[in-house]
Amino acid sequence: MPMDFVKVTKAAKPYVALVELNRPKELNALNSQLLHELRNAMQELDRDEAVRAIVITGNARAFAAGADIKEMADKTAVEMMTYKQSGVWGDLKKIAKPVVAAVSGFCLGGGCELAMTCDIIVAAESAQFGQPEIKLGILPGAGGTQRLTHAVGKARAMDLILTGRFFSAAEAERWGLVSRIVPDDTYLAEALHLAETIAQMPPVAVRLAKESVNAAFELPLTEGLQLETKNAALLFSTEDQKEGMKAFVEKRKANFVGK
Ligand code: DAK
Repeated sequence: MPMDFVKVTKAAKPYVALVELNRPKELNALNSQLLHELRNAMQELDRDEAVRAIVITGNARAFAAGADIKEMADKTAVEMMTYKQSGVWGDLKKIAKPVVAAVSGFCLGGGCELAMTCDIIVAAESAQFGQPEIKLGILPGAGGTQRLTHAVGKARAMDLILTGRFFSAAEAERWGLVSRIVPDDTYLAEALHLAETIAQMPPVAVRLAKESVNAAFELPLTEGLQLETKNAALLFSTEDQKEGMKAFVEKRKANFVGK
């Protein structure tokens, strides 16, 4: 299906797909069409065996400046309850493959929430993050009150969400929201390189490791540990575990096949 606001490049690096938000004049404001295109693209890449890791990015000026305020402005509460965007956010969270957000420029509101649905955030050093919804008379409605709080702790989340102030890439990295800050001109290359490194790992192990880490935010510790034990044991049924350990013993590079 042709897409207006999302561009997909398969094999941007071996086994890596690049997904670019492409509504530059509006600073990639996330309207319903863009979000639906993004959801469809991500689901297709999740099914594609030639893809092992995905990078989502915007452009130098903006990852995304939030949900589209102009589209939302006149909606009623009931319309917001059934807003066709709502299901998209849950679908994005279900992507099983590793997803890296490559962030430059503004990463605000729904844009910050989108970055937080990804597994890893790589940020350009001048990137600006924020949940400024409070200034519009609303609150972060696509996961921000929960995911930002998990990432940076309650006191900082309250400070950021109740004032709406922007915060820097350096702050985001210090607080654990961002894993790496890189020079502005290399943020995408660095994110692609990171995704390429992950894509070289055995895919089933990557998938179950992602599931296990995410469980730390959903399950009580005992249940999370049980899931981890089961996933760790399950990997001993894969060809890649046999190959990985054999290659170590034989002092050669492993050749992972994803089985
Ligand atoms: N929506 C629509 N248009 C936007 C936009 C946005 N979020 N952000 C920027 N634009 C548009 C501007 O209107 C402008 O368009 P024209 O006037 O040229 O037609 C163009 O992009 C360039 O922006 P500026 O001229 O404002 O550029 P500046 O460099 O002066 O300022 C800025 C950049 C990022 C500081 C500023 O544009 C800004 O403050 N933008 C809004 C940031 C913001 O408040 N974001 C949060 C949006 S609310 C939910 C799910 C999600 C959400 C809620 C509910 N449910 C499922 C229930 C999420 C809500 C949000 O994200």
